[in-house]
Amino acid sequence: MMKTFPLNSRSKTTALKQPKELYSFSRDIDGEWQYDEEVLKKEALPYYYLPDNSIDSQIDLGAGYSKFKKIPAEQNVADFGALLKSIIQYEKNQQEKIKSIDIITFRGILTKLLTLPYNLKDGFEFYISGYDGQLFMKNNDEFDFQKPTSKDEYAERCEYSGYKFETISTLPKPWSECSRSTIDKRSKKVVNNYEQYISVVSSGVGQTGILLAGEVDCVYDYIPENSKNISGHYVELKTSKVIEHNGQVVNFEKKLFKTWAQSFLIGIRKIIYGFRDENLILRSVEVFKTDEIPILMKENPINQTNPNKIVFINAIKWYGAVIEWINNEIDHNDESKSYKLSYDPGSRSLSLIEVDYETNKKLRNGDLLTQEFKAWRELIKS
Ligand code: 0WD
Ligand code: CA
Repeated sequence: MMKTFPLNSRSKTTALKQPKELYSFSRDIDGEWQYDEEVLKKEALPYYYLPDNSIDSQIDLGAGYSKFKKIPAEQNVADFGALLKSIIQYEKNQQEKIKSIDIITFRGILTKLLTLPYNLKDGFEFYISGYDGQLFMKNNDEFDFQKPTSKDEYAERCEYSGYKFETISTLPKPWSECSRSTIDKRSKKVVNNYEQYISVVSSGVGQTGILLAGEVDCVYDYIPENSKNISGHYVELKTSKVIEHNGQVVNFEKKLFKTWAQSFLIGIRKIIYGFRDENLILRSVEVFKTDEIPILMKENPINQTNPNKIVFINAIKWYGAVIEWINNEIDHNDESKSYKLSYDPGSRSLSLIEVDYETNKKLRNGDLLTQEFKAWRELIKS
């Protein structure tokens, strides 16, 4: 059985549920996942701090490249097992199964779906299994690893500069709790991409409830007293090449659209871009309000005649339609089947196909669902 879903599908409504954080978990410098929220909210969530005078001091975002503590690519995939562990712990604390959730996934997956109408050249493959009344959706990492990657040294340095920007623009604690030397030595700190703080939120579109987990870079100001409102205080940090001529604007708008989608999905309201020159020197920093990006891009005088101009409401209506389709097509309880959702840029088609017997078995025994998670859910069923 194979079903395809037309890319021009649009839902009538744009009813989106405001994302609300349920809890968070983190990965530490040794690559271990941490689930004690009280501890990690204090230890693993950085605070934005980049005063204007330090921007003026020509920070080198390439500095320290040879000391980069980089996680091996094959270990740096979205860890569904860790997400399921965190859900078990949350449900134990709540003493019940998580309510009103139809789909459980990572934010990166949803970003790819939401941006698809304006991102037709990038293929993807996801696996989906229905279990215990919910759909579990993960990336097919093997598909991504098959893609040819010919990153040259300069591209590696540019990637590094993104992590370096995170390191120089954040403090491990609020400013008032940091020592002078912690503040002064930000630019000397060894950069790593092991440490990650992951926010897990409940959201939804139309009738479909979604639980999504996504990486968050830092807090803008402070953690509000009502921690339910924390998402609005989070920041997405990004780096990009300085924009020097109009031709680069279209490209930057594409990136900004993706960043908007990524932030919008998880309820992040501020996006901070560090612009670097060809020598990776930080030239300027710009703060964008996520909500204002659609208007900003709509009104940008430079890009008015582009026939492929991004219309945000179109993307949201597409997202509503494709999520509803996935949710309706797949049985949430049938353990004899699993599915592959794939987008092929060659034929420009999005299709849903049942996987073979062996793949289904593997997905339900460690590749997607874990024994531990299934045992937990069986336990609370009775
Ligand atoms: O290909 C990988 N290695 C990916 C890993 C792709 C996507 C996600 N992940 C991991 C993340 O590290 C995290 O543990 O999955 C988890 C959940 O992530 P998410 O929030 O759903 O992922 P997404 O929104 O796609 O990206 C968030 C961050 C990125 O930050 P920026 O500012 O670049 O958007 O995940 C990292 C990166 O730090 N990330 C990647 N790291 C290495 N290679 C990649 C990638 N291709 N894609 C995202
Ligand atoms: Ca980022």
